[in-house]
Amino acid sequence: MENEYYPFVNLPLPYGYDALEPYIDEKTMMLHHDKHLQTYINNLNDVLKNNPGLQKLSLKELIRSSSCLPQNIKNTVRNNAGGVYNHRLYFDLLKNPSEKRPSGMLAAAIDRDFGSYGMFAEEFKKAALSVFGSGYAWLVYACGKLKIVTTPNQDSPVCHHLCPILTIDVWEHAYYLKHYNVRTDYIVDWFNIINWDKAEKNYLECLT
Ligand code: MN3
Repeated sequence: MENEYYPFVNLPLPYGYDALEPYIDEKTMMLHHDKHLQTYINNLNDVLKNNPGLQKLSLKELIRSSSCLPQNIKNTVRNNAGGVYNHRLYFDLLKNPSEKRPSGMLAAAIDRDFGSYGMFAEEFKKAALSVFGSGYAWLVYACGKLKIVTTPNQDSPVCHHLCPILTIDVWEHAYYLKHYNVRTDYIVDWFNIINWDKAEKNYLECLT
């Protein structure tokens, strides 16, 4: 990942704001990247500016160490470092047109651990729908196996030493303008724009 250390900057999306149409609309992508993610970046830079001892930690190290930080900054670091890391991963894993299906070693691992791509997709949809309030669903790798997990708010599986491969942001700000309150429609649309090449790269990195 680029720009892993303080000061954090909002890296441009690797595609246009309208590139994911008609699955995710341009306005949502603009607000999500330029406003929501920017806010997490600003908040994270602010807390690190006032705590120079933390400036040498990478984004992942900040997430992993947040639970040991002093009470007055631990939630701020956890929420905002998580907010930056999770959003970067989410945006990086979108692509239109998409390959639609995983291939290579990731496809084989999905078949091995879920039975088939279809069974994986069903389980992932259920997990994404089950997140109460705001959060994420994830495909992660840990202990030799793929797993589907969910996290509330901006918590990150990196915190629990799980290696992220794929994620969907199910905060309402990710879909409300187009899909209104119907999260299931957003999830179905999201399945059309997964960057499976990137997911495979993440999986291979998890294995190393
Ligand atoms: Mn979001």
